[in-house]
Order: sequence, then C-alpha cells, then structure tokens
Amino acid sequence: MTRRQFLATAAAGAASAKESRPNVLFISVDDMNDWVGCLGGYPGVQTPNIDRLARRGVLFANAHCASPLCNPSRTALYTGLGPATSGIYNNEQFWRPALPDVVTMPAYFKRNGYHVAGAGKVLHHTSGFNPPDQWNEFKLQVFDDPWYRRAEWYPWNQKIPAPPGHPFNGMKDFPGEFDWGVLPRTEGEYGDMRAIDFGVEFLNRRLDKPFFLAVGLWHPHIPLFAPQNYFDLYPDSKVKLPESPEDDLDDVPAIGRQWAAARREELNRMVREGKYRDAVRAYLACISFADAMIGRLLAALDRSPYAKNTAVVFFSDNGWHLGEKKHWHKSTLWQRSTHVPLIIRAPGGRAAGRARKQPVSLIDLYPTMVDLCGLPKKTDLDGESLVSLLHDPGAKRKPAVTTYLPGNHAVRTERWRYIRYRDGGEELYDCLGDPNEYRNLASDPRHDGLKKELAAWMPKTSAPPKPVRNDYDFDFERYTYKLKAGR
Ligand SMILES: [Ca+2]
Repeated sequence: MTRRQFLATAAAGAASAKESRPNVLFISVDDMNDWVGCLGGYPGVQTPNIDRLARRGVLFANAHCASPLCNPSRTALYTGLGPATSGIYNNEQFWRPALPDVVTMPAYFKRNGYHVAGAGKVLHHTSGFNPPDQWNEFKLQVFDDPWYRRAEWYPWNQKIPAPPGHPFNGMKDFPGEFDWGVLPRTEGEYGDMRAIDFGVEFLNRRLDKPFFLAVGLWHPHIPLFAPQNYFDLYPDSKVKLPESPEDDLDDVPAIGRQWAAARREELNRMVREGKYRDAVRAYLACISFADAMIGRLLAALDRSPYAKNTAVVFFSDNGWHLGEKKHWHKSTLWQRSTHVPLIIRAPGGRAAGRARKQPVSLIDLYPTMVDLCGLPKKTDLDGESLVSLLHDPGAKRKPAVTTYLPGNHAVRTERWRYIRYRDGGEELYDCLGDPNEYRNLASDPRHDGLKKELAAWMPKTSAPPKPVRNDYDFDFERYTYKLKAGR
C-alpha cells in the first residue's frame, strides 16, 4: 500500500463508517529518559513490554520533548502549541485560562465523535491543569506519597501522616520529593495501578463509538518508590553509574551551568553519603515497574475487541539526568533531558520494528493523531504529522526544537545539537561522534555556517510568559479561574 492509498483508506473509513476510525490508546510515563531496552541508553535495563511494543510498532529513536519539564511539555503536546507560541514555560502557569480558545487533543477528539477518557497524570498533575470538560470521563491521579502533598494543590488527595520508615532511603532530613525505596504495601496498592485499573476496565467495555483513552503513569518520576521485586532486578553490585567527567561543564555557558546546578546539593549528598548507586538503582526499579504496569494495560488491549483497530502511542514527557553534567534532575537543553522514548503502533503502519532515526518532537503527536484517525485537518498546530514517517522509514524531517524558559532553544538533527540561550551563550555537539555531549564545538569558526543553518529553526519570537497559579483565584469544585485584581 502506498502512502496515498494508506491515507485514502483512512479517510474513506472515516467518511463511510465512523466506527471504523481507529481507537487511540495513549500511554505516558513521567521523566523516563532513554534507559529503555530498545533505546539502549542503559544496557541491562529490563523493559520487556516497551521493547515488545517497539518491535510491533515504530520506535522513534531520536524523539525529543517540546520542553524539558512536565507542564510545558504536556501543554505543548496536548495543545499542539510550543512554549514560544503559547507562553507556557514552567510548572506554575495554568494553561487553561491562558489559552481560552485552544482546543486540546482530547477535546478535539471528543468534538469529532470520540469517547474520550483519561486517568492518572495526563496533563500536569496539580489542581487546575486537568479541566474535567476536556473528557467524557477522567480519573485523577492517586499519589504514592500523599503525606508530601500540599493540600491546596491536591484537593482531591486524602492527606495521611507520614508512615513509619520514612524517608525510605534512610537519609536524614532529605527532601521528601527526592526520596526512594520500597513502600510498605503490595504492588497492586501503588497509586499508578489505579490508572492502569481504569484503563483495563475501560478496555473491557463494549463501546459503540471510537475511543481516545489516555493513561498516564507517574513512574519513574521522583520520589522513586517501587515494590522490592523491581529493585531485585538490579543487584547493587551490578548497577552502573553514569559518566560525568570533572571538567564537563567547563565549556558550558553560564545559563547552562546555572541550570545544571539546580538541586546539586541532593546529588552531592547522595555521593557523599554513599547513596548514589542506590538512587540510580531506584530509578531503574521504577522504570521496570512502569514497564510491568504498561504490560498489564497492553495485555488488556490484546484481549479486547479493540486489539486490531487501536493506535497505541507510548512516550515520556521529558528525560532525566542521573548525575551526568553534575545534575540530578531535568530542565536542561541537553540530550539527557530532551531525549524521550516514543513508540507508535498504528493499524496499517508499515515497516514495524524498524527504528526511525529522524528527529521528531512530541509536539508532532497532535497532528499525527488527527491525521491517523482521519479527523478534519487542524491548521493551527506547531507540529507536523508523523504519518509519512510511520509509512516510509526514509521520509525527510525537519529538526526537532526544544525550548526551556523564554528565549532558550535546542535544535536537534540526526547528527547535531545546537543550543542557544537567551543571553547568546551557545553549545554545539556532534551527537554521533560525541553522544554524551562532552565537547562544545560552538566556538569553532568552521561551524559558523552550520550554526546559522540550525538557528534558522529556532522560534523567531517568544510569547510573553502567561500568568502563574498565584495570579488566579482558582476554584477546584467549579473548575473556574479568576485573575486577581492587578495581575
Ligand atoms: Ca516530567
């Protein structure tokens, strides 16, 4: 089947019988970098379910987030607008009142006759970020650590006192959000299982119209809690620590160094107190736990009547540093933060099991799903459909752009990463010869032409940052936002 026939079939299906339009199962994880078997970021990581999905679908091996932080990444993905267009750059900015005319991906599917359901962390997880009117049904995230959670940000969350044994990593006065370990509960009692349960129950239903189901897992986001059997997959003596040369930041401009220093003290304490390896192990355990939960959901899909006519999309919202560039967090424009797993298994997709090396962005998902499901084309989105790449492993793509805070961008091609900060500081890496981005080539005049070419893909302007949470009176019951006087 040619691409044209493929698209024509999809479009004809949409026109003749709505029921033949594919269903969509969106599965997301949080802060999972490329330490996934099929991406090879950490040899020895155990992710059999994600790897199987990659073999049955298309792995985008060079996929990047629109922004290396939860809210700006997810807002970009679900609105189809990058931070420089929307003005949503950080976790404090409510997207809904800032973008009143924007139709999100789930809302667009709902408007076009789909039954739209979501569970867990889909958009950002604090209150105000998941308006119920986007969905036909939505199950809010259940947290593993409600004792850490601020009541006003998580009003649906039942507060309980910190359990004995906390913090579970045994480090005195260590910030709770950076904790890790095994919780005193069974595997089935972890919070993400409630989102998986919702998805499994949903897939067992008989629906009379196509569905869009988004199931969002918190794992492997910090705190890194998982059942013991996932820690057992990674014997302490075998855990490999990431490389981080002492002089790695010496050729990095000031803003990059400043971002890398965020939460440096937690990393330094782990190293000083002999807990670093244990923390890396906890991240691996959480990845494998997430993989097992995804396996449960995919098995439910395989057993369901929707097995053949459902497009499965799996991705993480951003990556994660585990000490590389002296950083234990995200929110940088380097490969560790921007590179994410992305797999699409589409009905009728071609060349399954063959990884695509072209650069793509999570912002491409909205136009991709519209294209794949034969919905009316949407012309106001920043991304580009990936359907041609699903069909043709040799299709050409433009570079992927990642933005963090106003005026800072990274452009990624198959070979290069070019970063330019708002003060003009820049980095250029040859990602094929220097995958860990150790040697900044930006000051070499031989690359002036290349830098100019790459810079042309960066947004020309940056939308002014939208108001933050505290600028509003937000009513969680009615889900209304009122800008405070003078804001
Ligand atoms: Ca995240």
